[in-house]
Amino acid sequence: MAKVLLILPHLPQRMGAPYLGQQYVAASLIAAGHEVKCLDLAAVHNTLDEDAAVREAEGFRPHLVGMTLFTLNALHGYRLARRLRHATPLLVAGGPHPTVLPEEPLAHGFDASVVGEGEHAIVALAALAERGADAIAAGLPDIRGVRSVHGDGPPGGVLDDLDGLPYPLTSYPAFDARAYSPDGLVVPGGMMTSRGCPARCTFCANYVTGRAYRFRSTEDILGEMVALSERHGVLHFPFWDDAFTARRPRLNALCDAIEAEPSLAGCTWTCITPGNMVRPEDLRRMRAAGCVAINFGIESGDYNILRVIQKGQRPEHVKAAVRAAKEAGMVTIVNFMFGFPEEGVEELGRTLALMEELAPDTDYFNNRGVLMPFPGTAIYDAHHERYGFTDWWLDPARVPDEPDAFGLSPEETAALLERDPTLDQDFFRYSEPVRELIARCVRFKARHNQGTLDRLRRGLAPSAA
Ligand code: B12
Ligand code: SF4
Repeated sequence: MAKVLLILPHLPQRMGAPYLGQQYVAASLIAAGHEVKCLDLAAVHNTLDEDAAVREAEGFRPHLVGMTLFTLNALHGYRLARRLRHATPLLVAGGPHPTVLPEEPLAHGFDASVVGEGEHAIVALAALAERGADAIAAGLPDIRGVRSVHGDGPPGGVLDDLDGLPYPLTSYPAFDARAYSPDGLVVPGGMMTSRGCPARCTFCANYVTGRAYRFRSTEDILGEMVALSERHGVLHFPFWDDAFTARRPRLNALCDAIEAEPSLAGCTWTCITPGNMVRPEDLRRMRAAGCVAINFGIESGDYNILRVIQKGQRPEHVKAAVRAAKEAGMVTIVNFMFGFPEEGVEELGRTLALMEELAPDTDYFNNRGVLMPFPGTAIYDAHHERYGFTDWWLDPARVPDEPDAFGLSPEETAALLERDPTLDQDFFRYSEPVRELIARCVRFKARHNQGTLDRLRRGLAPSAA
């Protein structure tokens, strides 16, 4: 049995629940018989600073330290890795950032990076770590999906069979529940019923789960929902799949199964999906099976921008989808983004007009939404040299901390969300009129959302419609 310490380094925003990707990794290790401890330095009530995390590692003496790296915490992870070098024989990076840039962690003190979905690789790595330094050096190049200082393993990282994976909830004992809620109850996060997205948006960094759409059997999903409800009293399930409705037969089968399960009677759920992947009859079916809210991405109101970013949707799709979701009785959330390099005042004006048109049927818009060029995306590759933001995540000034939104009053939160710090980063050197219009679009969303919250506080229906 190996001792494994999993760390989620500090992020600009606080996390209210253990990160699902880290739960999956921890659950696989536990199922394989390893001892796992998780430190979430981004958790809302986390009290550990970097020094304390190093002391924890020294006390635990792990065979393997594994870090979950996003682009926005890579720099924190690299700093921590240097300080943990003496505390473990095997230092491994995994997550969205190493999946796109696996060599970068190796240059910052890690022994290995895992590319893609990490459930199988981490178990193989833990077994190797137990056997000491020589075995690690010899064995790393044999593990699928691993890049290492001792050589690279065969490609891996896309799981075909999602059904065999241990449920994330089996990892809860490895987390410190007090980091998420003072009463020590771990607040369960959401679920993934499928992985991957068939769409190809040029700004999207979903490289871990990738473009190949794979889904779990209804039995496996129901098993997880029932276990969450029986063991933790959960009866509301946020589904975080990239494209929940992408396959109609599986959607209908899942709705049927949820409705037929007695222990899930009265349960509710939410999901995310592109507006062109859902029909009004699907929405009615979903609402009957407990779907109370749906989140659509459209991003722009301009046909040319939608074409350039390869959204694969038109404003008509989202208009029809939002209306149909509202008619079906769901809370509606619509995502818009601003600041694409091809976007001028005219294009942004069309986006603002579409937001205004949708507003009566939209309960919430996504917060803020200024484009951040994540590595690995087509937008990053096409523009980083011209605009001079190559490797921006390695510059501390580019990844400033945000105030702890969990600790703010409603008024303070509203004020915070009226501004997008990414606009100040000025990745694409916006002209003054474009910058002003982006700021106006961000304010429009914040004020609309505030209006919805105010209506809810007064006991009224969320949307103005
Ligand atoms: C749910 C979610 C969230 C939730 C997380 C809640 C929670 N408690 O889990 C919330 C809403 C908080 C969130 C916030 C943000 N998110 Co988010 N999120 C997601 C989403 C939709 C699903 C994550 C997930 O569970 N995936 C499923 C698992 C299987 O994949 P995974 O998480 O990558 O984990 C696997 C591997 O990475 C690997 N792995 C992970 N950790 C480790 C560790 C080791 C040691 C090893 C070996 C392997 C390994 O194995 C895991 C299991 O297969 C993804 C999109 C996606 N398709 O993944 C975006 C995504 C991760 N988010 C993203 C972003 C950008 C953000 C935000 C910055 C958005 C924003 N602008 O505000 C914030 C940042 C948060 C912060 N605190 O600062 C990007 C990350 C891109 C990047 N390069 O960093 C993604 C990929 C979205 C996208 N399409 O661009 N997010
Ligand atoms: S539809 Fe969403 S998840 Fe899929 S590629 Fe586009 S932005 Fe990414």
